[in-house]
Amino acid sequence: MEYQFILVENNYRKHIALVQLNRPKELNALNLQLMLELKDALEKLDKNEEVRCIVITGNEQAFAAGADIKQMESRTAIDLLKIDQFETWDQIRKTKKPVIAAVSGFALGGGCELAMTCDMIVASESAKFGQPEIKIGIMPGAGGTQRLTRAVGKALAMEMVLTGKFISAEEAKNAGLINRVVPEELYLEEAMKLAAEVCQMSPISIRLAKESVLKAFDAGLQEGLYFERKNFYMCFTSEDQKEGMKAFVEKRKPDFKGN
Ligand code: DAK
Repeated sequence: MEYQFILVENNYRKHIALVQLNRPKELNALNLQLMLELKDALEKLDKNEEVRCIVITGNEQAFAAGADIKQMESRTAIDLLKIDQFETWDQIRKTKKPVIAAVSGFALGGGCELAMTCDMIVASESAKFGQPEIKIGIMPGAGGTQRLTRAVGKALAMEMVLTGKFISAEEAKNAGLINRVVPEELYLEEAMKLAAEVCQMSPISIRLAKESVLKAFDAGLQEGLYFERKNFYMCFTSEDQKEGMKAFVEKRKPDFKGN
């Protein structure tokens, strides 16, 4: 698949792939083609054994200012049903490798939802997060009411969803929506540092741990605990577990191979 609206570097840094949303004039508004390209890229990177962590970014001005309103404007509910864009979003959510959003500027509507679909968010001081769909007569449709509420709690989520108010990176950090805030010139570098830390771990345990943390979103406590336990046992089937523990005992750095 040729990409028109994203740029992909499989090996931006060792074991780290970088995907850049690239519709700068439209503030990276997420049109259908861009989302299909993103889905395709993530599927390929997920299968690429060299890649251990994926960073998604936009540019200084915008991570993404939401779904493409111009493309949605005349759609009917039946059009949307037939296009079934949820399938694309679901596929993105199912990426098994850790995905970090490096956010600067606007992360609005679908852009905020995309960032929240990632596993961690590193933001620049200029980042603004919001779910302003209410201002154009709709509401969040790609997980905003659920993920935002789980992350920041009912009070702030209600205010953001019902008034369309934006919050700053600092507010987002204080509310628990994002991991780190850094000056604008450092946000991508900081995301890379976080990705590099993750890449040092066993890819097997990273995958099982990510899956287990995400389970906390859609399972009751007991079911989640059983799921975690199963994945915990599974770690002990990997060579990386033997290597990790041996390296600890031998007081050296582990050499994880992903087996
Ligand atoms: N869609 C299309 N074009 C957009 C856009 C968007 N979301 N946001 C910005 N642009 C375009 C502008 O139209 C403008 O294009 P030209 O007029 O130059 O041709 C260009 O980007 C620069 O924008 P502005 O001139 O407006 O720039 P400002 O700095 O003055 O304002 C802004 C920046 C971000 C505050 C403003 O552009 C803005 O309010 N944008 C819209 C934000 C918004 O309402 N976002 C939510 C959209 S609804 C679904 C999944 C997800 C969704 C729906 C369904 N399924 C799975 C089914 C998500 C829905 C949404 O996100």
